Amino acid sequence: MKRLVLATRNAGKIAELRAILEAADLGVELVGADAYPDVPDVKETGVTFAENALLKAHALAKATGLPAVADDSGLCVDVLGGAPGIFSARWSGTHGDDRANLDLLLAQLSDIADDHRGAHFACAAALALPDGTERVVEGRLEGTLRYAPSGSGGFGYDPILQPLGDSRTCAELTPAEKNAISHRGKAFRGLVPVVRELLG
Ligand code: ITT
Repeated sequence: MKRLVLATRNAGKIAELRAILEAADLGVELVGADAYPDVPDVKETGVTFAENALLKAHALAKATGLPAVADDSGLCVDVLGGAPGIFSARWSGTHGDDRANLDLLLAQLSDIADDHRGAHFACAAALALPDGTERVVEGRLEGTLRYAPSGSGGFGYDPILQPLGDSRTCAELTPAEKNAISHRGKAFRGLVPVVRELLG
């Protein structure tokens, strides 16, 4: 079995990509970056999701000598020209304070009417090999923003993004329903032919 390492400590992301790779029967074993505790964290100094995903994937591939996958994602609001974008996790100033980030965004958009509340989740998933070979796949989940949060599932901005064609927010979907349409699910599934090409 070939080993592939994913640059995250988020168990949900590891389980999601592992299930996708197992279903594709590629003979690849996925491990999280936790398996390599000495690998230093990488500063996300890029200005796009793809740049940040590549930075993380290359650093992990170099440090472990293994093929590495990394993703970067966020919420892009049309009327804000794509913000919060790469700043999604720290929009309110504190990294990872989901509730404060969401409350600030809702306040900023309080006067914006239904017709102009379009937004999407975006994800870039990068695969890097220790020899420097790289590929990036991107996925999107298009939707509209609610005026108030609804639902208790998911994380981040899930309670305010309503996918196009649904009447529920992402936080009201089951994990399987969300994975089937999500930006990350699309990007991770897009990695299957890339893994087959480079590691098969
Ligand atoms: P890592 O540890 O793997 O880096 P993270 O929690 O920093 O994961 P991401 O880089 O994937 O998360 O996402 C950055 C932010 O974008 C995240 O904190 C959320 O605010 C938002 N976001 C990304 N994907 C989301 C999703 O599926 N649902 C809701 N919010 C999301």
